[in-house]
Amino acid sequence: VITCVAGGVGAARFLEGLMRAVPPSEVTAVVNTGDDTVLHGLHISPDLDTVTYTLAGAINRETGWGLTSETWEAMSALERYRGETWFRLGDRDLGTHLHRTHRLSQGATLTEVTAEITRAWGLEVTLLPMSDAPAPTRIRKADGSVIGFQEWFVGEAHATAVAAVDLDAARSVDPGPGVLASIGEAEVVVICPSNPVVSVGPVLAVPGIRAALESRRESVVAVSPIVGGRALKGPADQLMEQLGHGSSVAGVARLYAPFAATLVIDETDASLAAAVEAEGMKTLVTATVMADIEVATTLARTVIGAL
Ligand code: FO1
Repeated sequence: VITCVAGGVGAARFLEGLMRAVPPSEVTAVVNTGDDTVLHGLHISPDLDTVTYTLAGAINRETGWGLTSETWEAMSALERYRGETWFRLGDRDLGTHLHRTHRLSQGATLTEVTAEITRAWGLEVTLLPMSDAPAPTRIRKADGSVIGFQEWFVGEAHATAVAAVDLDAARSVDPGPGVLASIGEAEVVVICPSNPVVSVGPVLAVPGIRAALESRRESVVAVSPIVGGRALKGPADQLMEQLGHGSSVAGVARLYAPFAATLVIDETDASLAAAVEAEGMKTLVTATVMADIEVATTLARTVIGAL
């Protein structure tokens, strides 16, 4: 079994490649739920949905979220009532949130509903929410105000400077069922190329998960989401800078060294391999920019072959 710690887009791309490198039934992804939010009374789990939709071949590839060939009639209808339409929910995507919310209201756990949804999309991979309890990431801005992750990421287009990322909610929940076992029993654990601060960070803040990784550090491999000092998508570089880690592979290594022995970096950063090793991680230099499924598949094979 291979267990992956996953956020949204970067993790989804990597997992697409991994699905072609090993049997999907042998893969478990522990997915960040810190991005989850409730809007219009609906429970939305963006990273779980991005991974599900991507592996199902249904993702909107331009945005990296939501469904392809989407319509927006419900959003348009909400405009009439001056409803909350800043967070775009397509008509087909709404079906997922309606189902998830309905099942949760019937007492199903997020883990159970996630299994229903992945099965309905024909996926054999196991997606485990990091916790069944809400663990919303909150953003403390430079002016001291604290807002929800989506209010910052989407509402303010992650343009406002961040003073701190508040993971207290993640620190106060239990890991989801099967999460610690999937980390303990895997031959290899891969930290996907997700945002170290707001995607990997919340997962590691859940009690027990960081320790589970530390205890098997030698067989934990991380793929850097930072290439050439930049994030390929999203605010990882901006956050790493603003929080003082520096947006380089060395900054990623400084965060990951305690629980991962190897950092996979792109050829662009080959000259920084020594800086990564100075942080206590081995390096594996290869092509990590997953421009297409072939690169993602080769990367997945290289990563799991590293051990
Ligand atoms: N990201 C945006 O930038 N704008 C949106 O309107 C938006 C809507 C949305 C709806 C469902 C969903 O699952 C994700 C959505 N995202 C949107 C992405 C979301 O903010 C994710 O949390 C980020 O991609 C980070 O993982």
